[in-house]
Amino acid sequence: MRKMFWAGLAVLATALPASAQEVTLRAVSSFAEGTQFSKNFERFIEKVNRDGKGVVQINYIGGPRAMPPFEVGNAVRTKVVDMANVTGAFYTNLMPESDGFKLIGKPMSEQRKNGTWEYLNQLHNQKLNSQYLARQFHNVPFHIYLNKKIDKHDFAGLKIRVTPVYRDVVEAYGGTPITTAPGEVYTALERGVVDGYGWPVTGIFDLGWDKVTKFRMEPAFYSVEVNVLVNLDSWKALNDAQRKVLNDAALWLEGLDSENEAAVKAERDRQTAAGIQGLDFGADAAKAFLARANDVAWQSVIKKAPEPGAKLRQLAGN
Ligand code: 173
Repeated sequence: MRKMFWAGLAVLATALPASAQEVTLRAVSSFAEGTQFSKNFERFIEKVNRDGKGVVQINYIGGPRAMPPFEVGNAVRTKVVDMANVTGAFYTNLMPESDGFKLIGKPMSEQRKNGTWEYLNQLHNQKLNSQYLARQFHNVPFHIYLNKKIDKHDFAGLKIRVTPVYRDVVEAYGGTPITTAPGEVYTALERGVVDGYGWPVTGIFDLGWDKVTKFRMEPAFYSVEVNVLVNLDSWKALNDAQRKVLNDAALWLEGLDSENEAAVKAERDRQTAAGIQGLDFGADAAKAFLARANDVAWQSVIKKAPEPGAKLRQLAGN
């Protein structure tokens, strides 16, 4: 897999256009090509390649077939690639406070006005050697999906596939967390290695997980965040016109968040039609779960990264 990746890069390097003005950036996604959390990034690439003719182009190397998802953050930091579509949950090793991004649920239009974008850009500049170009998927929360029925919020005796997004809440409710990349979820469920998994409300059909999923636990919690990052050296090497194409496309990409509410509703309906049952323990239980999920996550972020954690909490306002 890695050999293929490096061979691919070598081919790309020799295929760069000769034109002095036009720059080509190499991009990867931490999610499979054509799936829920790559789709809008791929639309963004198409737009940049349309609007940026003769100015800036993006060469899309692809998703996890090209690069393991948990290595994408480091690859953009070290300029193995120029650009990446990646959730903060996949680079907590480089920036522990990135685990807190899921707790910031405000729309990007607001985050760009109230200093959140600026602070996150500083963090990315310093710790990930990258420009924080855009954040996607406002209004898309997460769920725990299960194959064993429970009658209250209690994961005792259950093994649940996690990333840093769900680890603290799974542990708080007595479950055993098992970390895997998204590409390993299907097999883990099929073989009974796990009894459930954390994932956003959307996207479970992309890799066929609906066939190995019985229940979706309510309530939905936290906020999906998938970021477009640009290596800071690559970013600084661009001229104003090139940066403008990327910044304009980034705002357009964030504008696609207006599609999310309808997409979430459609996906919930599709899960119901596929026979996936909601496990809903009522309004009081939901309220208590959300409060605890929020608490344990902030505690964990602040413990790992006290100063940025506290600042993020203040910006998140929860
Ligand atoms: O579950 C995951 O792999 C994960 O952490 C995530 C984060 C953002 C979008 C989709 C999945």
